[in-house]
Amino acid sequence: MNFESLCVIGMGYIGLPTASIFADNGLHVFGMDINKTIVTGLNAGELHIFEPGLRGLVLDAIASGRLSISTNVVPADAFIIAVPTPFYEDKSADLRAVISAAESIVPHLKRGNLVILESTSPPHTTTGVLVPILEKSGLKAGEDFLLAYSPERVLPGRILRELVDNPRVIGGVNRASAKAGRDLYRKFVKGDIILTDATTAEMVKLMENTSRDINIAIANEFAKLAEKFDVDIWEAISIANLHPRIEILQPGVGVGGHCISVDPWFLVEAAPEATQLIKTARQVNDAQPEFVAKLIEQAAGGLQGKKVAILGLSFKPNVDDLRESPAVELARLITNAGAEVYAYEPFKEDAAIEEIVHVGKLEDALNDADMVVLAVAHDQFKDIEPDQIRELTPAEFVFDAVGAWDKISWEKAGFQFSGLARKY
Ligand code: SAJ
Repeated sequence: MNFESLCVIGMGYIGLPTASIFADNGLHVFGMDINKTIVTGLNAGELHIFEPGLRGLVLDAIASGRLSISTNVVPADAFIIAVPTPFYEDKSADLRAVISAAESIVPHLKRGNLVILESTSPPHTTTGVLVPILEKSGLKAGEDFLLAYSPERVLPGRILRELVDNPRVIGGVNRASAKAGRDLYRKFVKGDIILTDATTAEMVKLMENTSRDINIAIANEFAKLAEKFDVDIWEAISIANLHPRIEILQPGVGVGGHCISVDPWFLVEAAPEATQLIKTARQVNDAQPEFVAKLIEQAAGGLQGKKVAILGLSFKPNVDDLRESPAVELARLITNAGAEVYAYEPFKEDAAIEEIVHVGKLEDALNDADMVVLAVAHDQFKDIEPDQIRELTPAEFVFDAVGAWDKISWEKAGFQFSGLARKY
C-alpha cells in the first residue's frame, strides 16, 4: 500500500519524533495534540520535551512544509495514535486518551485508511476497545479500513536512533492490516519488521517492560541483601556478570518513568490470579526509594533540620522526564524525615515540584548543604570532581545512591562517603 498523508495523534515523547521522522521521509504529516500550549510552542519552534537530536528534526520537518501541527484531527491515508496510557489510583489502566483519540478519528475515517495504535495498552485493547469505536464510522475493521497495534519500543535518550534501527512488531486485526502497517513503517524503519496479530503485539510490549522491571527488582533486592551482609553490591554484580549466562541489572533509587513502572500493572489488572511475581517485583521497586531514604538517614545520623542537596530528579540518567520519578519520591521522603531539601535537575531547571525546593543551579543546591545525595547518574554528575565540590559546599556527608562516584576520591576530598550497598 502507498501512504502519502498521515495524522499522528499525540505530540509527546513518541508521537512527535515519529511524526517528524515520517515527514523527513517524504510523508505529508499532520501532528495533533489536544494541549494548545504544546501546539503553539511547537509552531514557535519551542519543544516541550528534551530528546537528543529532536529539536533540529522537528524544526526541519516544519520548515519543509511536510509537518504541520494543530489541535485538530484531519483526514489522512493513515492515523497513528500515540497518546499516554497512565493508570488510575487503583493501578487499573486509564484508557481515556486512547478512547478519545479513536473517537476523534471516526468522523474522518475513510475506506482504505489504516489506523495504528502505538500506546502501550492492556491485552485486547485493539480488538476489544478500538474496533467497536472505529466501526461507529459504519466501516468494518480489517475489511473497509485496516487496523493494527504497533508498540513503540524506543529508549528515552536514544529515541531517534532506536525508532529507525530497532525491530518493529506490527500486530494486525488481520493479515492485510499487519501488511499495511509494514508498508507504512518501511518508510523509515531499518530494523526487521515482524508481523503478528494485535493481541500478541500487545503482549510482547508488556512482556518486555515487565521482564525489565522484574530484573531491576532482583538487582534492588540483591542490594538489600548486600547491605545486610556488608557486601559491596556493585562489585558483587560486576563479578557475577562475568558468568556467560548472567546479566544482573543495576540497583538504584527505584524504577520510574511512564513505561516500566506502569506497564506491568496492566497485566496484573488483566489477570491477578496469574501475576504474583510481576506484582511483587512492582512492589519491590516501588519500595526502593524508602529503602534508600532510610540508608541516607542513617548515613547522616538523622535528617531532622539537615540541609540536603539532591543531585538529579529525573527518572533516569540524561533525560528530562520527571514522570513517576523515584528520585522525586526520594526527595519527598527526605523532606518528610525533617530535612530541608534543595534539589537540582540540570535537564529541567524550571521544574516545580510540591514540597521540594528546586534550584536552577548546582551551586545553589550545594552552598549551604550538610549532605550531598547523588540520586541520578547524569553524565555531568558522574564527571564531577570531588575537589571542586569541596570548594562549593560545607557538606560533611556524601551519599551515592546509584553507584556512580569513586569512594576514595570523595574521602580524599574530605567527605564522609557512603552509598547504596557500598563498601569500596
Ligand atoms: N533502572 C534501574 N536499573 C537498571 C536499569 C534501569 O534502576 O539497571 C531504572 C531507571 O533508572 C528508570 C527505570 O529503571 O527509573 C526505567 O528505565 P529504563 O532505561 O530501563 O527504561 P525506560 O522506561 O526509559 O524505557 C523502557 C524500555 N523498555 C525496555 O528496555 C524493555 C524502552 O525500550 C521502551 O520503549 C520504554 O520502556 C517504553 O516506552 O515502554
